[in-house]
Amino acid sequence: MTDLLPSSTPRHDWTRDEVAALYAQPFADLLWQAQSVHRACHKPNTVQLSTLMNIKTGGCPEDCKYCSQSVRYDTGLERESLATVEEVRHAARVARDAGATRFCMGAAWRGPKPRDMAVVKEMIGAVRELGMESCVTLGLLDEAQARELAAAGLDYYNHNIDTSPEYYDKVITTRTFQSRLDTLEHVREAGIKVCCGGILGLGESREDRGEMLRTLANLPQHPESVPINQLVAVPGTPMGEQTGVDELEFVRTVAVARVLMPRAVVRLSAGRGAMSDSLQALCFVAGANSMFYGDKLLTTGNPAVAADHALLDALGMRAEAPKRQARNALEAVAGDALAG
Ligand code: SAM
Ligand code: DTB
Ligand code: SF4
Repeated sequence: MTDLLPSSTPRHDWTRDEVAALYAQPFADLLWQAQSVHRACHKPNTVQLSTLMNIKTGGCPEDCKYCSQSVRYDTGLERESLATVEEVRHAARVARDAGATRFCMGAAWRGPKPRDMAVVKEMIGAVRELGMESCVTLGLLDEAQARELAAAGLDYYNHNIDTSPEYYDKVITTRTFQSRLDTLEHVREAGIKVCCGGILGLGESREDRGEMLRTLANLPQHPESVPINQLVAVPGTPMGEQTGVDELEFVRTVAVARVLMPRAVVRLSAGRGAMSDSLQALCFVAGANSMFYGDKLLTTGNPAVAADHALLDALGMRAEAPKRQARNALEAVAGDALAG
């Protein structure tokens, strides 16, 4: 495998052994492959910036063992009601003016109720009016809900498989792995772009990490966006004492994701706050080309905006320019000034 450059044509038939062999290579060989695939499919030195907002905090009935927002664990988090459309509009404008091109809204639900859907659809409209791409993560969706969100103009739906099918039950028992694949299928069929990845550092093995990525790569169509989260160990959750994943193993996983899904945008997601600049730089070399940007993730911290600008400058990287134009003329002028 070491002297063979992987193809940048997407494949959907990766075997367990092929993925294991990718991981097992010398580090430099794997990074060379990932970087070669990356440069064949993406602009080098460009990173897409997404900002997160928690639109509904806490009180979630699910039992995801990593999550600060499950009602089952005492993490000291105050439950809040659904944010207003005005709060979303304001936060999205601030994010856009700081340079983010996508605004991602998360809700601590098993899935959205009809009355929630009406508000979320307005929020999607507000984000799009600002010329930003919209993304929501609301939990499980049925076919009709996916179609409703598509009709509201939603660009991306985030729903992670989190880990391998084999390790899944060690992490979540209140919803099945298959239910996640079903939601992804509804999203895909509705014509919404898919954002799906997972978490490293849950106590899983390398094989689990490979099987998580293989599950994504062997979907009928690769997710457009693949967030790779490093566990943020939250005190009070069952995963609160986890010690984290080896740094080079994290980089290898980003590189394997890049090789398996050449055209996907691979996002450095939760956990950057605990990463050195050098580790993040290695992740970019391994093919990461997106990150969460803004001082907060959902309930935990993220590097400060100024620190991220300093990192990108030091690496000679630039933020991706907005793809969509704001709807009215005034917004368009503001958008152009930002892009220029
Ligand atoms: N409730 C919805 C759901 O789970 O589908 C949406 C929000 S949920 C917080 C979205 C994703 O964030 C999870 O699937 C998981 O991959 C990630 N996540 C949540 N808590 C995390 C943590 N402490 N560390 C790393 N990733 C986390
Ligand atoms: C994703 O893959 N990571 C984001 C987003 N999708 C919704 C969430 C990260 C959450 C980190 C822990 C927290 O802040 O609560
Ligand atoms: Fe609820 Fe999502 Fe947290 Fe799971 S990850 S407990 S579904 S908010």
